[in-house]
Amino acid sequence: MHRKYSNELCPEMDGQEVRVAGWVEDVRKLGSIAFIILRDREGRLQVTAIKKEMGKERFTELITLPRESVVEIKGKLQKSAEARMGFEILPTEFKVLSKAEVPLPLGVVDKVNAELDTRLDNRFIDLRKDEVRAIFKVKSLVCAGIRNYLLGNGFVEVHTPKIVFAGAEGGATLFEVEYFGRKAFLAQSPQLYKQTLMATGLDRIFEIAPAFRAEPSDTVRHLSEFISLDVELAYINTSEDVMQVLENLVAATIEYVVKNGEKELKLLNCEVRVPKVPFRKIPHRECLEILKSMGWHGGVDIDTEGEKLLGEYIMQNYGEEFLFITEFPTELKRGTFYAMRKDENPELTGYFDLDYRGQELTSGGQREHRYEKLKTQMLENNLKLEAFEPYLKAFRYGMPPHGGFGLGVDRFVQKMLNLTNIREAVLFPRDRLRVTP
Ligand code: AMO
Repeated sequence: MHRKYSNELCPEMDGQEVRVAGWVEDVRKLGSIAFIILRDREGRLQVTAIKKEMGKERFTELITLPRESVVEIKGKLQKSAEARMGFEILPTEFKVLSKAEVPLPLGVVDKVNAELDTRLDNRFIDLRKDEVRAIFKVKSLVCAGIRNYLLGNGFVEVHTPKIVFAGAEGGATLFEVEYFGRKAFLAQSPQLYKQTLMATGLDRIFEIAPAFRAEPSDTVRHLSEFISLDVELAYINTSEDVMQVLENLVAATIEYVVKNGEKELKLLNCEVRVPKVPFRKIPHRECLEILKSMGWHGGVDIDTEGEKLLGEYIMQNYGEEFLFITEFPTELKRGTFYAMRKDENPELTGYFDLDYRGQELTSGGQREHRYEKLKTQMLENNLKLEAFEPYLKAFRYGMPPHGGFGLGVDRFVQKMLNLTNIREAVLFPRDRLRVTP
C-alpha cells in the first residue's frame, strides 16, 4: 500500500484502508481514547487511538511517544464531523520509525518566537514549521521562474568553476584556498567566465550558483556565501539592452511566483505585486539630488540609508517598488575594471543598480570588450595582467560587445517576502560567525 500525504486524503474515502507517516505533533489524551495530530509535508491529520481496539500495550506505546517522533500508521479512514479535516484515521497497525529525544531544542508548535540564532542552530526543526518551509518553496519558484523566462528567451544555462585563479570583485573579500600547493580562490562571482563565454558561440548565458565573499561586516543583507544569478549577453548596443532583459526577467519571475505560490504567499501573509515594465530609470546624479532634497547627508556613494530613502521616494511618488539607478559615475565603478566607460564622457559608465523596495538587488551594465582599453583599466586598478591572462586571452581573438548583470537570489526572496534578515531566506546561512550547521 502506497503512503499517502495528508492532502491526498478526504472524507469521501470513508472506509478505505490507508497508510500515512509523519511527525507526532501533538497527543491529546482523554482516558481510553487519544487524538494524535500527525504532520507530514503537506499538512496534518488526526489519528484517533482507541484503547479497546488497539489493546492496552500498543495504545500506551503510541500515545506516550514524545512529540516529533516519526511514525507510520496503517488504518481505516473514517468520516468525522469533529475532526478538523473532516476525517480521522483509526489505526490498525503502527511502526515507530524514529523516537524523538526530550526536550526538543526548539519547539515546532509553540507560539514563542525563538531568536534567529537558536532557529538557525536547529534549522532541521525550524524547517518543520509550515511558514518557514514556505520561504524555500517560494525560493524554488523564484529559480524556476528565472529558468522558465531565460530558457524561453534563447539563454543557455551554464556552470562555471567555483575554485578560480583570480578575483573579479576586489581583493578584500576573497577567500583563499590552498590548491595542491598553489594559491587559488573561491569565486566571488562568475564574472571572468561569463565574459569569456561571450567569445564562444554561447552568446546568451546564465548561471544560478553560489558566490563567495569574505564580507567583514555583519549586516542583514550580506552573507559570505550567497546564490547569484548571473546573466551575460553579446551583441548589445548599450547597457539599455541589458536593463531590458533584466526588467522583463524580474517581472516574469514575480508573475510566476504569484501564479504558482498562492498557498505559500498566503501562509506568509505576503502581498506580492507583479511590477509593470519598463521600470523607472533615474540617473545616479539625479538620485543624489532627490536624496539631498530629502535631507540625506551622504557623499557620492548611495549607502544603505540612501537606497532606503529612494525606495520610499518612488513608492510615495509613483507607487513603484523597482528603481534602476543608471549612469553610475566612473569614480564609483573604477574598481569594477571590466565596466565600459562612455566614450563621449569617460567620467560616466552605463552601469546600473536595480533596487527592489529600497535595497540593491542587482548590478550590471555593458562591459569593456576592447582589449587595449580593458588592459588600461586593469592597470589602473593595479592588477597583475599575467594573473588574468586566461581571461584577457579571450579578448584578443574576436570578442563581441557584451554586457550582463548579477542578481542576488537570496536578497530577491528576502525583499519579496519582507524578511528582516537575509539569513531567513537561506537554509544554512554562512557569515563571519557561522559555518555550522
Ligand atoms: P555585485 O557585487 O554588485 O556585482 O553583486 C551582485 C548582486 O549580488 C548580491 N550580493 C550579495 N548578496 C548577499 N550577500 C553578499 N555578500 C552579496 N554580495 C552581492 C546583491 C548584488 O546586487 N560581477 C558583478 C555583477 C555583474 O556586473 O554582472 C557582481 O558581482 O544582490
